Amino acid sequence: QAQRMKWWTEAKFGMFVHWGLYAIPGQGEWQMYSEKIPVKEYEKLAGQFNPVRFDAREWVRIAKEAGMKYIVITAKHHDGFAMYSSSVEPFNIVDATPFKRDPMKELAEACLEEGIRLCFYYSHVIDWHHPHSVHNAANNTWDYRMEEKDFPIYWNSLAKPQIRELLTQYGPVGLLWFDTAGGLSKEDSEDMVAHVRSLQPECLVNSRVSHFKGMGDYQSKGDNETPMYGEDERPWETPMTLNRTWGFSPKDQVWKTTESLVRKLVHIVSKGGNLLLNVGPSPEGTIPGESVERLKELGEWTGRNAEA
Ligand code: JFZ
Repeated sequence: QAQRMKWWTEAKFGMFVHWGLYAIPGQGEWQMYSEKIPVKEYEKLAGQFNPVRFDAREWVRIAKEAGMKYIVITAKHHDGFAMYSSSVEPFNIVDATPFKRDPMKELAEACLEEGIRLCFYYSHVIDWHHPHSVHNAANNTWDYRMEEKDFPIYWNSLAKPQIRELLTQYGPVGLLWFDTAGGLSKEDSEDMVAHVRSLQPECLVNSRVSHFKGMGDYQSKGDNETPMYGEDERPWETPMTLNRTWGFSPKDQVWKTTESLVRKLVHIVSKGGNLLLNVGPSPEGTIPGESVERLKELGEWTGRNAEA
């Protein structure tokens, strides 16, 4: 296990990317749930999703110049939309949008060229699009009746097959970032970890694969959370976003200053943690200018201090 973790503990700094259909209405990745948008209605967003300005090489360059060593991107968030070519679910970017391209394939190629590790976020429990996903809190109850939900159907016909696709279609995957496992049994959590191991033994798994303590290879902290003491039982990572929302949200203009970001990065790294810093690209496929600017300045700072 220590061997598997080596690149990650050395990496220190990664880019988190929340990108999906929710970028179009632009109120963050929980909008479908907050507004109880019916599946049939939400699906229409796919027909409008055409991020022609997406340039994988550009994104990877932005991450690299910031000093980041890995990218964790939402392959599927809670809305259930696959941002990659999935043959088990037509609700995906290649089959359901006019864009028709697979951004994960393009990112995988660009990352390989630049020596950046590509990693996937996958919402393995919450899926508001699927009739049978079951979470302990945030379920789609406006389209589906709880009594009719049969979790194993979701688990065996969608979650596990999609993880198989992600681990077989894009070359080596650095890590899988699971999330919000509320209600998932210990057995199913272990089943998912074993599934990942069987497909790519080197692929790391974060702790949010389960709400039971100690699972996965490292501890994902809460948003912006840094441990009180420098000595943590195991490797940890703080997820943080540049403004307040994860997904694209033009109304949210509360940006962290570069100076505070430098302090946060130094603080986290000095305590032995990793910082996973988020950007929320637009529906056109671009990373917001305010984010690019801050990442560039962070890179100038880390670049200067790496030489010293
Ligand atoms: C989850 C997601 O629901 C959210 O949309 C986003 O992807 C974020 C990175 O992860 O939200 C959480 C989950 C756990 C905590 C905070 C936000 N936590 O433990 O503090």
